Amino acid sequence: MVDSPPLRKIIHVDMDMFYAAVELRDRPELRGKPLAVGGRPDSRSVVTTANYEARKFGIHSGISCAQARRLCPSCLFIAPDFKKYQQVSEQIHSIFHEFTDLVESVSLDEAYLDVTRNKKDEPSATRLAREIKKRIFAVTGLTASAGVAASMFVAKIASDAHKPDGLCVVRPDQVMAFIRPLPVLKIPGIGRVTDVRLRQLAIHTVADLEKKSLDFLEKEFGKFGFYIYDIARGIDERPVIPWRQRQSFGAEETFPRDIPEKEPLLGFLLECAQRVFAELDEEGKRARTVTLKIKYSDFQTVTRRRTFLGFLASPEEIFLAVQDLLERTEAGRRPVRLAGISLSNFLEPGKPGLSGQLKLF
Ligand code: TTP
Ligand code: MG
Repeated sequence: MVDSPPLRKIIHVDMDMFYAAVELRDRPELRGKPLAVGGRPDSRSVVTTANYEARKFGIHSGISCAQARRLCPSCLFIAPDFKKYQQVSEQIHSIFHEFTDLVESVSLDEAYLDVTRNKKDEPSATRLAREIKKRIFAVTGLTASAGVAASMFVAKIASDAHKPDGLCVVRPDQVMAFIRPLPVLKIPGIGRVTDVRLRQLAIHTVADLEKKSLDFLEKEFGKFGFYIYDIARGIDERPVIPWRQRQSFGAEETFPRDIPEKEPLLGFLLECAQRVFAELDEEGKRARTVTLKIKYSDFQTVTRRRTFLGFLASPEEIFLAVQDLLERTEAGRRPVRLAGISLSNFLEPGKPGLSGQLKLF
């Protein structure tokens, strides 16, 4: 007889309307009113998130603040305070680690926990999820939603199912009934573009997807076809990979008006390099990869990336690399709406590499 591994118990936790919830916690007088976190509505910034009152008007992450105001003229706009969100994020992550060290952090407000074995010796993932939510509320005053399942993607979809302050448990024998009616857009990894292509193929729900052969999906989507074929059958064996640290450090900005020339862009990018380097330095890290992101006025976005053998040791080195990367874009010839840089591929003190720095230039 072959031993099959024990069923995994995975919890996905996601904070409710995270940035907005933090702001409302600190300004209770605003509760009940539509609120968006973003720049001023007469600026060109975008909404990072909105509370549920504002979402009723169609306001959501990613739309411009100007459009948000058109959708709901009485909506309040609050500037984001990333330091505060970072602090809350650290609080919730240390709560996760009270339960298990198998925590895969996805963003500031979201993580997967594999609690198959856990520090509380608690066999019920449902009870653990309840406990985690309680702890988060006690420590931060904020609500989170949790999904419990035997795989990451089902846990993720489940955490969204009963928001806000939700807890949704999907047992293995319930998975297919749970996922079949869902629109394919709910599948993690399927974005707007894939969604449109699936629609063109008359695939709207997971049930539609399940009817397609592996051959067909591979032809249409390449490697991604394998992934969605499995997902449509409730199969997702990706392990939870603990990753406490941020995977990239970045700074970017949408400008108040499009920038046609290169010079002001360079000035801005130098500032970004300084800012991002300082942040990284604070955590005692160095990066080997620098990525430049440029969004042109027509919203076409390009990224240019370079990885070095050794680490980038100063803001000036980062800036030099960015200057080169900017040459590989059409900045200066096409107006630019947004620019930014990010650093990734880290070396940490004590790990090979940082002490024996390799030369870059
Ligand atoms: P989400 O968890 O996607 O959204 P949310 O927490 O605001 O709302 P929900 O209750 O539906 O989970 O994102 C977490 C935070 O990340 C969000 O509060 C703001 C930020 N964010 C952006 O800045 N831009 C974006 O496009 C998205 C999706 C999120
Ligand atoms: Mg959230």
